[in-house]
Amino acid sequence: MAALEIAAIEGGFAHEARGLQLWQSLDAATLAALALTWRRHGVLLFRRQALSEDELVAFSAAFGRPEVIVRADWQGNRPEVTQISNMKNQAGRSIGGLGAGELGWHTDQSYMSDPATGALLYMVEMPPEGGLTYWANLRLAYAALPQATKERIEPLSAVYDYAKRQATYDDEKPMSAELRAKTPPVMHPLVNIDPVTGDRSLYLDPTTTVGIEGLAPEAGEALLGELAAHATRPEFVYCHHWQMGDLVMWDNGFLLHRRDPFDMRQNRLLKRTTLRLAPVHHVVPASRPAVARVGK
Ligand SMILES: O=C(O)CCC(=O)C(=O)O
Repeated sequence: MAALEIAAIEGGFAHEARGLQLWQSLDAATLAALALTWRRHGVLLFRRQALSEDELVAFSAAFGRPEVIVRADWQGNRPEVTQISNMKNQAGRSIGGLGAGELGWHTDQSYMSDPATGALLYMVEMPPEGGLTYWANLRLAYAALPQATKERIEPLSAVYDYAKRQATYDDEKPMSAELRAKTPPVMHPLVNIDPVTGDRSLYLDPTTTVGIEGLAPEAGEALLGELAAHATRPEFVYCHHWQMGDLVMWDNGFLLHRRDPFDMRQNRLLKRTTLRLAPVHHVVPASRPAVARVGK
């Protein structure tokens, strides 16, 4: 096997690791090098992988505890695997979630009070065009904010509501009472501090935020809009052109992502794992329950 090489993709923040076959067990030094690159840079790509669900879960578990997410209806054969797909089974039922439409900028699990922030997406079947995925680095975005904005947002928290996000999905019925009960509105600070380096980063999710605690609705919306526009400027964004067998891992603690739509008549299937990352090494947003405090 070729030696491990890790390099920035086109000089940006996302990195690619080459020379690994992720279905094989990796030694501690290799895993440590991957974990460090991932924590520092947020997006790590591996091309030309061929992974069963068991192998995907085993590789994921080297970085954090795989989490079973609230969408049991999107599960693969293993409960820790979520299928992101527009495909249907023979009975006409969707085999996964998120359809073929555009997905706006979001960060996974922001609607949970204690989000599991690690994520891996593995490409199994893809359309000939469309469906590109983009990641925005909220650490770089924070560093480029004017000092006055940094000071203004430091004490603020945003309110997140899964009902807002769910309403943007293709093919979704109104939210079930069971899902609503699992996803009450929650709050997270707008600014997080990396526990290892002390670097600050934004925490945002335009698809899910419904306001800022203590600000009037229009003022909260305006500030969130201004921050999202800043954070998704091209210099903070990596655009991924998928190939079959790609595995991309990212850290939702300091990244947003979004997806372009694709032709719904084409098949697309990704397998995803979600990881609970250790707050001693990763930015994991703090939380409080949100009890209707927006607008006071
Ligand atoms: O389908 C994609 O490329 C992105 C999926 C996504 O946004 C997610 O899993 O949260």
